[in-house]
Amino acid sequence: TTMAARGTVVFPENFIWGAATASYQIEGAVKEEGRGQSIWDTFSHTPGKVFEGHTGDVACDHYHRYRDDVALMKELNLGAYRFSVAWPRVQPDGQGAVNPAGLAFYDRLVDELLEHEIDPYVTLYHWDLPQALEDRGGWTDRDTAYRFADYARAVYDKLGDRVRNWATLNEPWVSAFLGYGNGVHAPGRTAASDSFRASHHLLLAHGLAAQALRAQGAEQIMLVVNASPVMTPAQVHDPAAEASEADAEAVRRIDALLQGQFLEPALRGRYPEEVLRARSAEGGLDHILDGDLETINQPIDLIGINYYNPTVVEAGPGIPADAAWPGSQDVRFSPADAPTTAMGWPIVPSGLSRLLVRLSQDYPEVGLMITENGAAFDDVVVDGRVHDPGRQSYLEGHLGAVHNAIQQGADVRGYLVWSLLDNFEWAFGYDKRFGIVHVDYESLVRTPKDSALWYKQVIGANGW
Ligand code: PNW
Repeated sequence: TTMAARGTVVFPENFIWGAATASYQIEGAVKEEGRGQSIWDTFSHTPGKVFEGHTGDVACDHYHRYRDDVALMKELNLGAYRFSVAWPRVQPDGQGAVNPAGLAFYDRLVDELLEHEIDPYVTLYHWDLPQALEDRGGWTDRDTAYRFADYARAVYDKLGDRVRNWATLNEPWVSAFLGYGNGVHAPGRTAASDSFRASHHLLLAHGLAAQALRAQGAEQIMLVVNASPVMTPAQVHDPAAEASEADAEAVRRIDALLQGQFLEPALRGRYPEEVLRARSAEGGLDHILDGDLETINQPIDLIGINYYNPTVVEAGPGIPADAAWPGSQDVRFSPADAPTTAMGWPIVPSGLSRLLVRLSQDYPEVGLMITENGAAFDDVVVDGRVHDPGRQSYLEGHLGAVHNAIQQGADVRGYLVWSLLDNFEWAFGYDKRFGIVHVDYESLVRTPKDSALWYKQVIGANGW
Protein backbone atom coordinates (compact mmCIF):
# COMPACT_ATOMS: atom_id res chain seq x y z
CA THR A 1 0.00 0.00 0.00
CA THR A 2 1.31 3.45 -0.85
CA MET A 3 0.94 6.28 1.55
CA ALA A 4 1.31 9.80 0.29
CA ALA A 5 4.49 11.65 1.12
CA ARG A 6 4.00 14.01 4.01
CA GLY A 7 6.75 16.40 3.08
CA THR A 8 7.30 18.76 0.23
CA VAL A 9 8.77 16.42 -2.33
CA VAL A 10 5.93 14.48 -3.91
CA PHE A 11 6.41 12.78 -7.27
CA PRO A 12 3.74 12.45 -9.95
CA GLU A 13 1.36 9.54 -9.69
CA ASN A 14 2.68 6.63 -11.78
CA PHE A 15 6.27 7.80 -11.38
CA ILE A 16 8.45 4.72 -11.95
CA TRP A 17 10.88 3.69 -9.21
CA GLY A 18 13.55 1.08 -9.70
CA ALA A 19 17.16 0.04 -10.01
CA ALA A 20 19.56 -0.90 -12.80
CA THR A 21 22.39 -3.37 -13.42
CA ALA A 22 24.29 -4.79 -16.41
CA SER A 23 25.07 -8.37 -17.41
CA TYR A 24 28.88 -8.47 -17.26
CA GLN A 25 28.92 -6.48 -14.04
CA ILE A 26 26.80 -8.92 -12.00
CA GLU A 27 26.15 -12.29 -13.67
CA GLY A 28 29.38 -14.30 -13.46
CA ALA A 29 28.90 -17.84 -14.87
CA VAL A 30 30.88 -16.76 -17.90
CA LYS A 31 31.40 -20.26 -19.25
CA GLU A 32 28.02 -21.71 -18.45
CA GLU A 33 25.33 -23.04 -20.77
CA GLY A 34 27.09 -22.19 -23.98
CA ARG A 35 27.95 -18.54 -23.32
CA GLY A 36 30.60 -17.33 -25.77
CA GLN A 37 33.43 -14.97 -24.95
CA SER A 38 32.89 -11.22 -24.88
CA ILE A 39 35.37 -8.39 -25.32
CA TRP A 40 35.17 -7.78 -21.56
CA ASP A 41 36.30 -11.37 -20.81
CA THR A 42 39.30 -10.82 -23.05
CA PHE A 43 40.03 -7.36 -21.67
CA SER A 44 39.67 -8.22 -17.98
CA HIS A 45 41.94 -11.25 -18.45
CA THR A 46 44.60 -9.09 -20.11
CA PRO A 47 47.15 -8.08 -17.45
CA GLY A 48 47.20 -4.39 -16.63
CA LYS A 49 43.77 -3.50 -17.96
CA VAL A 50 41.58 -3.80 -14.85
CA PHE A 51 42.36 -2.88 -11.22
CA GLU A 52 44.31 -5.75 -9.61
CA GLY A 53 43.38 -8.11 -12.42
CA HIS A 54 39.73 -8.37 -11.38
CA THR A 55 37.38 -10.10 -13.83
CA GLY A 56 33.65 -10.75 -14.19
CA ASP A 57 34.15 -14.54 -13.97
CA VAL A 58 32.09 -14.76 -10.78
CA ALA A 59 31.00 -11.16 -10.14
CA CYS A 60 27.87 -11.23 -7.93
CA ASP A 61 26.96 -14.71 -9.19
CA HIS A 62 23.59 -13.25 -10.12
CA TYR A 63 23.23 -15.93 -12.83
CA HIS A 64 22.65 -18.47 -10.05
CA ARG A 65 21.17 -16.15 -7.46
CA TYR A 66 18.66 -14.20 -9.57
CA ARG A 67 15.66 -15.57 -7.63
CA ASP A 68 17.02 -14.22 -4.34
CA ASP A 69 17.94 -10.97 -6.04
CA VAL A 70 14.41 -10.51 -7.39
CA ALA A 71 13.03 -11.24 -3.92
CA LEU A 72 15.34 -8.53 -2.60
CA MET A 73 14.06 -6.07 -5.22
CA LYS A 74 10.53 -6.82 -4.08
CA GLU A 75 11.56 -6.34 -0.47
CA LEU A 76 12.88 -2.89 -1.45
CA ASN A 77 9.58 -1.89 -3.13
CA LEU A 78 11.10 -1.64 -6.62
CA GLY A 79 8.53 -1.27 -9.38
CA ALA A 80 11.01 -1.54 -12.24
CA TYR A 81 14.29 -3.30 -12.90
CA ARG A 82 16.66 -2.51 -15.76
CA PHE A 83 19.06 -5.29 -16.70
CA SER A 84 21.03 -6.08 -19.84
CA VAL A 85 21.16 -9.19 -21.96
CA ALA A 86 24.61 -10.65 -22.65
CA TRP A 87 24.82 -10.98 -26.43
CA PRO A 88 27.34 -13.87 -26.19
CA ARG A 89 24.86 -15.91 -24.14
CA VAL A 90 22.32 -15.55 -26.94
CA GLN A 91 24.73 -15.88 -29.88
CA PRO A 92 28.12 -17.18 -28.66
CA ASP A 93 29.85 -15.96 -31.85
CA GLY A 94 27.64 -12.92 -32.34
CA GLN A 95 25.79 -14.31 -35.31
CA GLY A 96 23.92 -17.31 -36.58
CA ALA A 97 21.97 -19.82 -34.56
CA VAL A 98 20.62 -18.79 -31.19
CA ASN A 99 21.78 -20.62 -28.05
CA PRO A 100 18.48 -21.59 -26.37
CA ALA A 101 20.05 -22.20 -22.95
CA GLY A 102 21.43 -18.66 -22.85
CA LEU A 103 18.13 -17.05 -23.77
CA ALA A 104 16.34 -19.27 -21.27
CA PHE A 105 18.11 -17.49 -18.40
CA TYR A 106 16.51 -14.17 -19.34
CA ASP A 107 13.20 -15.91 -19.89
CA ARG A 108 13.28 -17.18 -16.29
CA LEU A 109 14.42 -13.79 -15.00
CA VAL A 110 11.55 -11.99 -16.75
CA ASP A 111 9.00 -14.46 -15.38
CA GLU A 112 10.41 -14.05 -11.90
CA LEU A 113 10.19 -10.25 -12.16
CA LEU A 114 6.62 -10.29 -13.46
CA GLU A 115 5.58 -12.68 -10.73
CA HIS A 116 6.81 -10.06 -8.26
CA GLU A 117 5.11 -7.24 -10.20
CA ILE A 118 8.41 -5.66 -11.21
CA ASP A 119 8.40 -4.17 -14.71
CA PRO A 120 11.43 -5.34 -16.74
CA TYR A 121 13.48 -2.81 -18.74
CA VAL A 122 15.74 -4.73 -21.09
CA THR A 123 18.97 -3.18 -22.39
CA LEU A 124 20.19 -5.11 -25.42
CA TYR A 125 23.79 -3.90 -25.34
CA HIS A 126 25.69 -2.92 -22.22
CA TRP A 127 29.20 -3.38 -23.65
CA ASP A 128 29.72 -7.17 -23.79
CA LEU A 129 30.28 -7.53 -27.54
CA PRO A 130 30.97 -11.13 -28.66
CA GLN A 131 34.74 -11.44 -29.09
CA ALA A 132 34.19 -13.20 -32.44
CA LEU A 133 32.70 -9.98 -33.82
CA GLU A 134 35.56 -7.90 -32.43
CA ASP A 135 37.94 -10.25 -34.26
CA ARG A 136 36.20 -9.14 -37.47
CA GLY A 137 36.59 -5.45 -36.63
CA GLY A 138 34.04 -4.98 -33.86
CA TRP A 139 32.18 -1.68 -33.94
CA THR A 140 34.60 -0.27 -36.52
CA ASP A 141 33.08 -2.76 -38.96
CA ARG A 142 29.72 -1.78 -40.45
CA ASP A 143 28.53 -5.39 -40.47
CA THR A 144 28.39 -5.42 -36.64
CA ALA A 145 25.36 -3.10 -36.82
CA TYR A 146 23.46 -5.63 -38.94
CA ARG A 147 24.47 -8.47 -36.63
CA PHE A 148 23.12 -6.42 -33.71
CA ALA A 149 19.73 -6.03 -35.40
CA ASP A 150 19.54 -9.81 -35.89
CA TYR A 151 20.41 -10.36 -32.25
CA ALA A 152 17.78 -7.79 -31.15
CA ARG A 153 15.17 -9.68 -33.18
CA ALA A 154 16.13 -12.97 -31.53
CA VAL A 155 15.81 -11.52 -28.03
CA TYR A 156 12.48 -9.90 -28.88
CA ASP A 157 11.18 -13.21 -30.28
CA LYS A 158 11.76 -14.80 -26.90
CA LEU A 159 10.82 -12.01 -24.47
CA GLY A 160 8.63 -9.64 -26.49
CA ASP A 161 5.38 -11.23 -25.33
CA ARG A 162 6.18 -10.07 -21.77
CA VAL A 163 8.69 -7.21 -21.94
CA ARG A 164 7.28 -3.76 -22.81
CA ASN A 165 10.38 -1.59 -22.37
CA TRP A 166 13.41 -1.91 -24.63
CA ALA A 167 16.69 0.00 -24.69
CA THR A 168 18.94 -0.61 -27.69
CA LEU A 169 22.36 0.63 -26.51
CA ASN A 170 23.76 1.76 -23.19
CA GLU A 171 26.00 4.82 -23.52
CA PRO A 172 27.32 4.54 -27.07
CA TRP A 173 29.76 7.40 -26.30
CA VAL A 174 31.52 5.19 -23.74
CA SER A 175 31.59 2.17 -26.09
CA ALA A 176 33.11 4.21 -28.90
CA PHE A 177 35.43 6.65 -27.16
CA LEU A 178 36.65 4.64 -24.17
CA GLY A 179 36.60 1.35 -26.11
CA TYR A 180 38.21 2.54 -29.37
CA GLY A 181 39.56 6.02 -28.45
CA ASN A 182 41.50 6.11 -25.18
CA GLY A 183 41.38 2.32 -24.70
CA VAL A 184 40.38 2.43 -21.03
CA HIS A 185 37.50 0.02 -21.80
CA ALA A 186 37.30 -3.13 -23.92
CA PRO A 187 38.37 -3.77 -26.59
CA GLY A 188 41.12 -1.31 -25.63
CA ARG A 189 41.82 0.14 -29.07
CA THR A 190 43.25 3.63 -29.43
CA ALA A 191 42.68 5.43 -32.71
CA ALA A 192 40.49 8.52 -33.09
CA SER A 193 39.35 7.43 -36.55
CA ASP A 194 38.28 4.04 -35.14
CA SER A 195 36.30 5.69 -32.36
CA PHE A 196 34.34 7.78 -34.88
CA ARG A 197 33.68 4.75 -37.08
CA ALA A 198 32.53 2.87 -33.98
CA SER A 199 30.20 5.66 -32.90
CA HIS A 200 28.56 5.78 -36.34
CA HIS A 201 28.10 2.02 -36.50
CA LEU A 202 26.69 1.99 -32.97
CA LEU A 203 24.13 4.58 -34.08
CA LEU A 204 23.34 2.52 -37.16
CA ALA A 205 22.90 -0.52 -34.89
CA HIS A 206 20.49 1.52 -32.75
CA GLY A 207 18.44 2.55 -35.80
CA LEU A 208 18.29 -0.93 -37.32
CA ALA A 209 17.36 -2.51 -33.98
CA ALA A 210 14.74 0.17 -33.22
CA GLN A 211 13.21 -0.51 -36.63
CA ALA A 212 13.18 -4.27 -35.99
CA LEU A 213 11.75 -3.95 -32.48
CA ARG A 214 9.02 -1.60 -33.68
CA ALA A 215 8.09 -3.93 -36.54
CA GLN A 216 7.69 -6.74 -34.03
CA GLY A 217 5.45 -4.61 -31.80
CA ALA A 218 7.69 -3.24 -29.05
CA GLU A 219 5.80 -0.77 -26.90
CA GLN A 220 8.51 1.55 -25.60
CA ILE A 221 11.89 1.93 -27.28
CA MET A 222 14.71 4.00 -25.86
CA LEU A 223 18.32 4.96 -26.43
CA VAL A 224 20.35 5.32 -23.23
CA VAL A 225 23.02 8.02 -23.18
CA ASN A 226 25.58 9.18 -20.63
CA ALA A 227 24.26 12.70 -20.69
CA SER A 228 25.98 15.46 -18.78
CA PRO A 229 25.49 19.21 -18.84
CA VAL A 230 28.67 20.86 -20.07
CA MET A 231 29.65 24.11 -18.35
CA THR A 232 32.53 26.35 -17.34
CA PRO A 233 33.82 26.26 -13.73
CA ALA A 234 31.99 29.51 -12.93
CA GLN A 235 28.71 28.08 -14.24
CA VAL A 236 28.72 25.17 -11.77
CA HIS A 237 27.22 27.39 -9.10
CA ASP A 238 25.88 30.15 -11.34
CA PRO A 239 24.35 28.91 -14.60
CA ALA A 240 24.13 32.50 -15.86
CA ALA A 241 27.84 33.24 -15.36
CA GLU A 242 29.39 34.86 -18.44
CA ALA A 243 31.84 32.79 -20.46
CA SER A 244 34.53 34.10 -22.78
CA GLU A 245 34.12 33.26 -26.46
CA ALA A 246 36.92 30.69 -26.16
CA ASP A 247 35.32 29.05 -23.14
CA ALA A 248 31.90 29.03 -24.80
CA GLU A 249 33.44 27.35 -27.85
CA ALA A 250 35.00 24.66 -25.62
CA VAL A 251 31.59 24.06 -24.03
CA ARG A 252 29.86 23.77 -27.44
CA ARG A 253 32.44 21.34 -28.81
CA ILE A 254 32.41 18.98 -25.83
CA ASP A 255 28.62 19.12 -25.62
CA ALA A 256 28.39 18.17 -29.30
CA LEU A 257 30.81 15.26 -28.92
CA LEU A 258 29.17 13.94 -25.76
CA GLN A 259 25.46 14.14 -26.50
CA GLY A 260 24.72 15.96 -29.76
CA GLN A 261 26.69 13.27 -31.57
CA PHE A 262 24.10 10.69 -30.51
CA LEU A 263 20.86 12.55 -29.85
CA GLU A 264 20.87 14.67 -33.02
CA PRO A 265 21.24 11.70 -35.42
CA ALA A 266 18.79 9.53 -33.43
CA LEU A 267 16.12 12.21 -33.00
CA ARG A 268 16.77 14.70 -35.81
CA GLY A 269 18.57 12.70 -38.49
CA ARG A 270 21.67 14.90 -38.55
CA TYR A 271 25.14 15.21 -37.02
CA PRO A 272 26.10 18.49 -35.31
CA GLU A 273 28.52 20.66 -37.34
CA GLU A 274 31.19 20.37 -34.62
CA VAL A 275 31.08 16.58 -34.87
CA LEU A 276 31.29 16.56 -38.67
CA ARG A 277 34.31 18.85 -38.45
CA ALA A 278 36.10 16.65 -35.90
CA ARG A 279 35.26 13.54 -37.95
CA SER A 280 36.57 15.07 -41.17
CA ALA A 281 39.87 15.75 -39.42
CA GLU A 282 40.09 12.20 -38.03
CA GLY A 283 39.75 9.67 -40.83
CA GLY A 284 37.03 11.34 -42.87
CA LEU A 285 33.34 10.79 -43.41
CA ASP A 286 33.24 7.95 -45.92
CA HIS A 287 31.89 5.43 -43.42
CA ILE A 288 28.68 7.52 -43.34
CA LEU A 289 26.69 6.17 -46.28
CA ASP A 290 23.69 7.68 -48.04
CA GLY A 291 20.55 6.81 -46.13
CA ASP A 292 22.30 6.04 -42.84
CA LEU A 293 20.96 9.10 -41.05
CA GLU A 294 17.41 8.18 -42.13
CA THR A 295 17.95 4.67 -40.74
CA ILE A 296 19.35 6.04 -37.48
CA ASN A 297 16.48 8.53 -37.11
CA GLN A 298 13.76 6.05 -36.01
CA PRO A 299 10.87 7.16 -33.87
CA ILE A 300 11.65 6.31 -30.25
CA ASP A 301 9.61 6.86 -27.11
CA LEU A 302 12.13 7.73 -24.44
CA ILE A 303 15.65 8.96 -23.94
CA GLY A 304 17.33 7.08 -21.11
CA ILE A 305 19.57 9.42 -19.11
CA ASN A 306 22.55 8.15 -17.14
CA TYR A 307 23.71 11.09 -15.04
CA TYR A 308 26.53 11.16 -12.51
CA ASN A 309 28.15 14.61 -12.70
CA PRO A 310 28.45 17.71 -14.84
CA THR A 311 31.28 18.07 -17.37
CA VAL A 312 33.36 21.14 -16.56
CA VAL A 313 35.54 22.61 -19.30
CA GLU A 314 37.28 25.79 -20.34
CA ALA A 315 39.67 26.89 -23.06
CA GLY A 316 43.15 25.63 -22.28
CA PRO A 317 45.46 25.80 -25.29
CA GLY A 318 48.28 23.31 -25.42
CA ILE A 319 46.70 20.69 -23.15
CA PRO A 320 47.61 17.16 -24.32
CA ALA A 321 44.54 15.63 -25.94
CA ASP A 322 42.65 12.91 -24.11
CA ALA A 323 42.05 10.39 -26.88
CA ALA A 324 38.43 10.15 -25.73
CA TRP A 325 37.89 13.69 -27.07
CA PRO A 326 39.27 13.84 -30.62
CA GLY A 327 40.16 17.29 -31.83
CA SER A 328 39.93 18.87 -28.38
CA GLN A 329 43.58 19.59 -27.55
CA ASP A 330 42.53 23.15 -26.76
CA VAL A 331 40.06 22.12 -24.06
CA ARG A 332 40.91 21.80 -20.39
CA PHE A 333 38.76 19.50 -18.22
CA SER A 334 38.52 21.20 -14.85
CA PRO A 335 37.45 20.10 -11.40
CA ALA A 336 34.16 21.50 -10.11
CA ASP A 337 34.10 23.35 -6.82
CA ALA A 338 32.08 20.59 -5.13
CA PRO A 339 32.56 17.54 -2.89
CA THR A 340 33.35 14.28 -4.69
CA THR A 341 32.46 10.58 -4.53
CA ALA A 342 34.95 7.71 -4.28
CA MET A 343 35.30 7.97 -8.09
CA GLY A 344 36.47 11.57 -7.63
CA TRP A 345 33.32 12.69 -9.47
CA PRO A 346 31.89 16.03 -8.29
CA ILE A 347 28.47 15.95 -6.63
CA VAL A 348 26.30 18.56 -8.36
CA PRO A 349 22.59 17.69 -8.23
CA SER A 350 21.55 20.95 -9.92
CA GLY A 351 23.35 19.67 -13.01
CA LEU A 352 20.68 17.01 -13.34
CA SER A 353 17.82 19.54 -13.20
CA ARG A 354 19.48 21.66 -15.85
CA LEU A 355 20.10 18.66 -18.08
CA LEU A 356 16.53 17.36 -17.85
CA VAL A 357 14.92 20.74 -18.46
CA ARG A 358 17.09 21.34 -21.51
CA LEU A 359 16.60 17.89 -23.03
CA SER A 360 12.86 18.08 -22.52
CA GLN A 361 12.86 21.45 -24.32
CA ASP A 362 15.11 20.25 -27.14
CA TYR A 363 13.26 16.96 -27.69
CA PRO A 364 9.67 17.53 -26.52
CA GLU A 365 8.33 14.58 -28.50
CA VAL A 366 10.03 11.99 -26.27
CA GLY A 367 9.82 11.29 -22.56
CA LEU A 368 12.88 11.13 -20.31
CA MET A 369 13.76 8.36 -17.93
CA ILE A 370 16.66 8.37 -15.48
CA THR A 371 18.13 4.99 -16.37
CA GLU A 372 21.15 5.41 -14.04
CA ASN A 373 22.10 7.71 -11.20
CA GLY A 374 24.09 6.90 -8.12
CA ALA A 375 27.45 7.12 -6.38
CA ALA A 376 30.42 5.05 -5.26
CA PHE A 377 31.60 5.27 -1.67
CA ASP A 378 33.88 3.04 0.43
CA ASP A 379 31.21 1.17 2.36
CA VAL A 380 31.86 -1.37 5.10
CA VAL A 381 29.55 -3.75 6.91
CA VAL A 382 29.54 -3.25 10.69
CA ASP A 383 27.36 -5.57 12.78
CA GLY A 384 25.22 -6.40 9.79
CA ARG A 385 24.58 -2.76 8.84
CA VAL A 386 26.08 -0.54 6.20
CA HIS A 387 25.88 3.13 7.03
CA ASP A 388 26.26 5.05 3.78
CA PRO A 389 25.14 8.61 4.51
CA GLY A 390 27.12 9.91 1.55
CA ARG A 391 25.13 7.78 -0.89
CA GLN A 392 21.81 8.54 0.76
CA SER A 393 22.41 12.27 0.56
CA TYR A 394 23.60 11.90 -3.07
CA LEU A 395 20.35 10.11 -3.93
CA GLU A 396 18.21 12.56 -2.01
CA GLY A 397 19.90 15.50 -3.69
CA HIS A 398 19.49 14.05 -7.17
CA LEU A 399 15.91 12.92 -6.64
CA GLY A 400 15.20 16.45 -5.45
CA ALA A 401 16.77 17.68 -8.69
CA VAL A 402 14.52 15.37 -10.72
CA HIS A 403 11.50 16.65 -8.83
CA ASN A 404 12.62 20.21 -9.46
CA ALA A 405 12.97 19.53 -13.20
CA ILE A 406 9.46 18.06 -13.30
CA GLN A 407 8.16 21.23 -11.59
CA GLN A 408 9.83 23.18 -14.39
CA GLY A 409 7.97 21.14 -16.97
CA ALA A 410 10.43 18.36 -17.86
CA ASP A 411 8.69 15.14 -18.87
CA VAL A 412 10.52 12.69 -16.59
CA ARG A 413 8.79 9.33 -16.25
CA GLY A 414 10.92 7.50 -13.70
CA TYR A 415 14.17 6.96 -11.85
CA LEU A 416 16.39 3.87 -11.73
CA VAL A 417 19.21 3.95 -9.23
CA TRP A 418 22.66 2.70 -10.24
CA SER A 419 23.04 0.18 -8.91
CA LEU A 420 21.03 -2.53 -7.18
CA LEU A 421 24.21 -4.37 -6.14
CA ASP A 422 27.86 -3.55 -5.67
CA ASN A 423 29.39 -4.97 -8.84
CA PHE A 424 32.27 -5.15 -11.32
CA GLU A 425 32.94 -1.46 -11.98
CA TRP A 426 34.72 -1.97 -15.34
CA ALA A 427 38.36 -0.80 -15.24
CA PHE A 428 38.03 -0.26 -11.47
CA GLY A 429 37.04 -3.88 -10.84
CA TYR A 430 35.40 -4.46 -7.45
CA ASP A 431 37.26 -1.54 -5.90
CA LYS A 432 34.35 0.89 -6.40
CA ARG A 433 30.98 0.14 -4.82
CA PHE A 434 27.90 1.69 -6.43
CA GLY A 435 25.26 -0.63 -4.90
CA ILE A 436 22.43 0.29 -2.58
CA VAL A 437 22.96 -3.33 -1.54
CA HIS A 438 26.40 -4.35 -0.28
CA VAL A 439 27.97 -7.51 -1.71
CA ASP A 440 30.60 -9.43 0.26
CA TYR A 441 32.81 -10.81 -2.52
CA GLU A 442 34.00 -13.71 -0.36
CA SER A 443 30.62 -15.04 0.75
CA LEU A 444 28.51 -13.26 -1.91
CA VAL A 445 26.12 -12.29 0.87
CA ARG A 446 23.91 -9.28 0.07
CA THR A 447 23.25 -6.63 2.75
CA PRO A 448 20.92 -3.70 2.01
CA LYS A 449 22.70 -0.48 2.94
CA ASP A 450 20.99 2.31 4.86
CA SER A 451 20.46 4.06 1.51
CA ALA A 452 18.42 1.07 0.31
CA LEU A 453 16.19 1.18 3.39
CA TRP A 454 15.73 4.92 2.86
CA TYR A 455 14.98 4.40 -0.86
CA LYS A 456 12.38 1.78 0.03
CA GLN A 457 10.55 4.34 2.19
CA VAL A 458 10.75 6.98 -0.51
CA ILE A 459 9.22 4.57 -3.02
CA GLY A 460 6.50 3.60 -0.57
CA ALA A 461 5.63 7.25 0.02
CA ASN A 462 6.24 8.41 -3.58
CA GLY A 463 8.50 11.10 -2.15
CA TRP A 464 9.45 12.35 1.29
C1 PNW B 1 28.16 3.99 -16.57
N1 PNW B 1 33.01 8.02 -18.13
O1 PNW B 1 29.51 3.95 -16.93
C2 PNW B 1 27.68 2.61 -16.94
O2 PNW B 1 26.50 2.57 -17.70
C3 PNW B 1 27.66 1.65 -15.80
O3 PNW B 1 27.82 0.34 -16.31
C4 PNW B 1 28.71 2.03 -14.77
O4 PNW B 1 28.87 1.06 -13.79
C5 PNW B 1 28.29 3.36 -14.19
O5 PNW B 1 28.12 4.33 -15.21
C6 PNW B 1 29.25 3.91 -13.15
O6 PNW B 1 30.51 4.18 -13.72
C7 PNW B 1 30.31 5.01 -17.20
O7 PNW B 1 34.24 7.81 -17.93
C8 PNW B 1 31.68 4.77 -17.15
O8 PNW B 1 32.60 9.10 -18.60
C9 PNW B 1 32.57 5.75 -17.47
C10 PNW B 1 32.09 7.00 -17.84
C11 PNW B 1 30.72 7.25 -17.89
C12 PNW B 1 29.85 6.24 -17.57
